[in-house]
Amino acid sequence: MISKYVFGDPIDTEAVVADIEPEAGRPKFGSIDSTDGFRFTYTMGEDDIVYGLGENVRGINKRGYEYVSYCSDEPHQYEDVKSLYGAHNFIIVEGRDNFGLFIDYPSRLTFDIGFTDKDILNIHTDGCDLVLYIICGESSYDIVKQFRRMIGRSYIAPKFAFGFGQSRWGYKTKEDFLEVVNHHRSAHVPLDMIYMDIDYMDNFKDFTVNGKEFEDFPSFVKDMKENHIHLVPIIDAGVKVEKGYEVYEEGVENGYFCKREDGSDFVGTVWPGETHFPDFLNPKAREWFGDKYKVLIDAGIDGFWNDMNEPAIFHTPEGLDEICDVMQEFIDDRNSHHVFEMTRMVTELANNPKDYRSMYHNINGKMVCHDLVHNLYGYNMTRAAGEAFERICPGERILMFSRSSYVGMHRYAGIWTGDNLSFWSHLLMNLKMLPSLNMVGLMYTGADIGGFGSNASRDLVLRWLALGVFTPLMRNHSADGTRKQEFFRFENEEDFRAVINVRYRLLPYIYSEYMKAVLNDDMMFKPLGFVYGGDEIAKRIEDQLMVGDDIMIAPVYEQNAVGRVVYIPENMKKVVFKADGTVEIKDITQGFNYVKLALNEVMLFIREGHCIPVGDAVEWVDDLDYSSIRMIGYPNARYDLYNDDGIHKDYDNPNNIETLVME
Ligand code: MIG
Repeated sequence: MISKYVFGDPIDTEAVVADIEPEAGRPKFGSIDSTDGFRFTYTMGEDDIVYGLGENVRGINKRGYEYVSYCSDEPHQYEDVKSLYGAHNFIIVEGRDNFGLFIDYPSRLTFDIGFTDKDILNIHTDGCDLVLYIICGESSYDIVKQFRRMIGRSYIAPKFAFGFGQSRWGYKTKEDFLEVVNHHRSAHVPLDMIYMDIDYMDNFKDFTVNGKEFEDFPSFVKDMKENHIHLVPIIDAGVKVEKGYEVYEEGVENGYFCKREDGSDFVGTVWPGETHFPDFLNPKAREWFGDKYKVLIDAGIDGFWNDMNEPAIFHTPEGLDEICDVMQEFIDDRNSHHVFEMTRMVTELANNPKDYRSMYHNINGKMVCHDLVHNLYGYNMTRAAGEAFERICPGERILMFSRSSYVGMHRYAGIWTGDNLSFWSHLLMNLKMLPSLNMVGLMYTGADIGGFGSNASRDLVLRWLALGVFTPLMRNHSADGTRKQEFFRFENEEDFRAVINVRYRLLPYIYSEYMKAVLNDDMMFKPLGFVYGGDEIAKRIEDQLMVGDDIMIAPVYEQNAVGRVVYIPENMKKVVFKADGTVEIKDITQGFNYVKLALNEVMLFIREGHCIPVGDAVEWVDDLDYSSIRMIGYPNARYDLYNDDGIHKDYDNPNNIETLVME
């Protein structure tokens, strides 16, 4: 049961696709004050759990902290951060009452979930033009499914995108890419994708390639494809200001860039230097920018990642001027208080709220300040591309994921979770974020394995890969200047091969569970409490997940650990993929158990009465041999295996499902 309440005159975000009649009264839960801004308050029961918020820091249970929905280019995903790249204003309160709440509002919104007062949920914003949805259901899981139906079916990635991908900010030359391919192929470590970060472009100009390095780009793409490698280029939101550059010229000519208040094109500095920001909220600009992807698709590209679309701004000319003024004062009077001011101004230069307030969109002919619609920017950049793919290649799937997002973007793409660090705590944070991402329909998702910033150790990469085996996006990515973390930078490459092989052996299961979850508006990653709702211990577990309908995972996420304690909510089969390719299957009983796991092993637990398909390892997705599948788990259990060609869109064909029985 979904109730919709409209306050003021909200902007249509197109987050929701279902037609729901607004109600006149006030919601059954909480109280609302909309006299000055908007405030929703609710007194939580002492044991209530709060789920949700999509991409954000901290736990599966979000209680005890304050979060802010305001899409942010945040390179430090520390515990005290309140906003990441996405804004997903959906939460579920579970306990005394049971309800879901979605606030469709595209600017800054604060969720104080028992932080200021331990039992008070307080959601507030300065604006008061918004839509509030309250969803009642028999369980949190049921509420998620209703919400997912209301926001529409999730984007579906091509099957190759379920292979392993290698990335690093810093690959520049053909040789850099070939080095990766050659190491993988000669060491027989599976690989399906290599990501092209900003250095493949000509001076960081979108939809160009560096002609010196990639003289005949289409033939390079083709050679890679023949080696079963998909190249996946990055696209940044900002368009370089440069006379003669087609995208710039067309954008200026047609008024497709965001403006300043005086009507001139807004300027911000990002990688290419001075850039303009396409006005993705203008449908015509969206169509125009989306069509630009065609030049790369025509070159044979079938995957993209959209970056810097919060949008990230290093600085504006106005911001620099202000600093220069203070510097001048310092030069004039040498008063040291200017030094502190300058330091503060320099640290606040990037992604400055003031800049977001001086940027404007054209929404149906009306000038709308960017700050009021900030959270829709990355969503609509990615939507521009998604809608264009429907025109350019309507029958085929294109891989795409974005950094910034808002509820609704899940219909066009997945996300990766941005600039994490090579911290053990970020491996765990990766796990905790997966269910909340699924709650808002973001199904094709994963984190930078090994960590983006900071230096990764060998054991961290291996343990992180063992979690990544289960995430649809399985990509090792790292920042320029950090320690290189491809498998061939470390000792004993066979350990990496052993772990990545398990991904390919489980791929029939992972792909099948992903597809079934998307097609049924279901979650692929569930907190234990969604399955074992009556189990008070299971409900509080923050470091294990249910993956699909049949298994549970419990990754090792501590340095030097040789195993971990696992909570087993019902009798299960413990499965360990050994480094020598054998699979060890043992019964494990309900309760807390200590389990051992070597660095080159992957572990999972099969639920009582269930079974899963396991195939042979291969080096790329196209080579998967479904006839090698055998079932492991409980005798006589049945499994509905979803499979299709992974390229086309014949999703709802009943022949895509085959029921397999465990002997
Ligand atoms: O300012 O393109 O999150 O994955 O490697 C950094 C360079 C810009 C941020 C992305 C990261 C990417 C990096 N980008």
